[in-house]
Amino acid sequence: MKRVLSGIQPTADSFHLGNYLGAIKQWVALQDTHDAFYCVVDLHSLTVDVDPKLMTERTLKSVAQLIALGLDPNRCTIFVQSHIHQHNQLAWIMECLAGFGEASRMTQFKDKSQKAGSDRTTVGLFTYPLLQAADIMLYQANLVPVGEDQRQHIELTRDLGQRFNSRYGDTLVVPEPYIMKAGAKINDLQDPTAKMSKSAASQSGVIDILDEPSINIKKIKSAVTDTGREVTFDEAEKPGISNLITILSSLTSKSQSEIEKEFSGKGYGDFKGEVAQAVADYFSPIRNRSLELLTSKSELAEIIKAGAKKAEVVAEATLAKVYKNLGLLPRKGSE
Ligand code: AQP
Repeated sequence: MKRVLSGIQPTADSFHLGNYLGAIKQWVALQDTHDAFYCVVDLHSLTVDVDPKLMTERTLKSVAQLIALGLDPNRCTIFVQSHIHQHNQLAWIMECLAGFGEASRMTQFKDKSQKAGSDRTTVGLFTYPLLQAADIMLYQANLVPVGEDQRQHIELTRDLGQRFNSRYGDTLVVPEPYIMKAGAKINDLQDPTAKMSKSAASQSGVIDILDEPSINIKKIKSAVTDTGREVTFDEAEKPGISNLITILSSLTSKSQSEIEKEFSGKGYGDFKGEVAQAVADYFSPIRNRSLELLTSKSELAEIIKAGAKKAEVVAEATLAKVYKNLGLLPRKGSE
């Protein structure tokens, strides 16, 4: 079976619709066809200010949401990144392999550091893609299901994997990105040219899957739409309506053209009402299941512990191979 690896940061009280449609929906599907490893990347979330109490809560909430969204701990490995110290060890190797200029070209770093300002930009934010490369190649993953915003980081991972292999012999699997055509970039409902994001300045355009259905219904009904009345997919001219068509189509079995036909001549109000209801119907049971799972923290802890046990075996085997091929002297008694 080919292997899959992906991760998500515990940086908010809830995942948003973009996280689900861009990434987690694919994670769920791939657990049946691949040897799948999914992690809550808590170390990545240290690149911005941390509230220790929130960090613990959000990590557990992340695991609960992943399970409620359809990950089955019996069919995939769910774990927490900081439980596997080999991530940091391989990350150092990646840092020594990557060029400073190469890392400086990452657009996410450029955007986020520009927003934060140089005093609040951490070195960790700069080296983030190198830790991500380590996350992926530590598991010798063939596929990495992510949203469009991560494409450049996966390209960097591939370059580093190829570089390592050509310098030190075939060691790391060079992964392929797995990015859907539809849903890979869900946009903010109030600014439909920007991606929906946990760190958006305003939450009014972000659909949080753990929010009460009535809140999300209201947000969708107030989504910014475009001039005109026709419900047609046109990302350049109608980014707001196109975003809502993508959301409706991804949550139901309706294609773009079926949606266009269904709402032909009906106007935006009816259409937004239907999208709002579809989102509420889809996520309401998932919200309930997440909240239920969170009442049993010891059960979640067991799942996380079992995940770490499985992940560690793979991680240690890769790291040992990497160290050996780099010529690092083995610790006496560990050869
Ligand atoms: N708007 C989006 N549309 C599609 N996919 C998205 N992803 C994120 N936003 C969208 C995908 O979700 C996965 C997990 O994301 P993450 O938590 O690791 O980091 P992120 O991309 O930084 O998420 P946010 O919400 O945008 O957080 P901030 O505000 O911190 O930048 C990834 O696969 C990502 O592609």
